[in-house]
Amino acid sequence: MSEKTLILIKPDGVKRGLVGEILRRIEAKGYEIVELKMLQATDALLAAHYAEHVEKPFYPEMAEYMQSGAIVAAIIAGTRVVAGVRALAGATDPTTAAPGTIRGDFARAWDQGAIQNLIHSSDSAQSAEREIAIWFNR
Ligand code: FUP
Repeated sequence: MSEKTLILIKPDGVKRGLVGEILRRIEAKGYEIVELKMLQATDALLAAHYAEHVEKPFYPEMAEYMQSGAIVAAIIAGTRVVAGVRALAGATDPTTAAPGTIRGDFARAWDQGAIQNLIHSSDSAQSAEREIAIWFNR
């Protein structure tokens, strides 16, 4: 069984028409999309997903951003896919994310609101298992 990771294309990615481009980069790298869906994030899904951030001061703005439109959730598979998709996504801060990465090429900072950085991807195989259970009702 190859490794799996969970990605979320955040509402800015969907609104800006970047779903195809983001999935294209993941597929072009050679990883496999094994499940894919579009949904609206509920309070409960987000609180479970961001359990480590729920009490942080930036959480309310982040929750508002994550619920500002539809998101696309996908399970991606391949050897070392967790690290590989993190590398494709780039650094959390879109201003300094390296050009060539998804965030570096397509995201930037704005004066107001949450950090808008287009994509989430799991940070470990263990996180992936936990997050897949949340978003794909396992
Ligand atoms: P990442 O793994 O790159 O998604 O980053 P983190 O898990 O550290 O953060 C998750 C999300 O919280 C980020 F996408 C942006 C948001 N965040 C803030 O809005 N402010 C912060 O200070 C840290 C994170």
